Amino acid sequence: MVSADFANRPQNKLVLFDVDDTLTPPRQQATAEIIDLLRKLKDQVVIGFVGGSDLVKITSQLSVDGINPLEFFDFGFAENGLIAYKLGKKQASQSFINYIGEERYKKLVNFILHYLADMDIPIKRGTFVEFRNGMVNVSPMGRNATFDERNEFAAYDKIHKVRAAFVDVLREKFADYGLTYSIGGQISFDVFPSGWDKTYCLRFVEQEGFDEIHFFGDKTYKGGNDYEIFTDARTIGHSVKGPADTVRICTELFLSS
Ligand code: M1P
Repeated sequence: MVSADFANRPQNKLVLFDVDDTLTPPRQQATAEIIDLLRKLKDQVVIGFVGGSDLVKITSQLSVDGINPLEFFDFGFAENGLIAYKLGKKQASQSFINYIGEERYKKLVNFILHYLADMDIPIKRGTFVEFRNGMVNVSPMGRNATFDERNEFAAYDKIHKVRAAFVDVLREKFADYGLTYSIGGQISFDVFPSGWDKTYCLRFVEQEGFDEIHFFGDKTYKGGNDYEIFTDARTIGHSVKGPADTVRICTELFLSS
């Protein structure tokens, strides 16, 4: 049976959305069309976002048209669910630093900084390591890059695969750390304990008694940061090519009866 919190929705379904390239263009704001879709969906089903980014970035992308994303979405998951909200209320969670410990983290981050200092790429900016609650985000060019610079790096990395090579080195060097490395965006990769991928967020929703849990994401291929939740037996996965695709499939599945 569905929990009383959601008994007013005609369809007993949860629809979870990745953020970048599913609800919004990468690191940019959602359009009025997407917000309109989400408003209509909420009259039918329960909705949530599950992003790899930190909460500040995600909420700024989804704060359009006077919306407070943490209240508008029934569930809000940043950093794969290591930051979790239900109906605007923060849920208890764990942290990356508690999992890994200060000593091991220091070895990891020192190695990363040395490796990045030696990496020869066309341009570098600032903020190469972003320490978050549930993960560390590593960017060879640095996170303080403009949109044009981001696009240039993404094109360069498609050819030279500097992120993939870096991840291979880290996997081998820190094999005993139990970490997963995930290239989910344009200029960086995420490092988190194995199992703390987007399936992590499912622990906050599986007791709610939904008949179906749908997940929409763009990086659903093996190695992409939507792959695990997309293929998880608890979800019905949908692979999209961008926000327009999300609107089309959701309209067909949930709004056209
Ligand atoms: O949401 C996907 C990724 O978005 C950002 O990646 P990038 O800055 O490389 O485009 C990051 O916030 C990353 O953590 C996240 O997984």
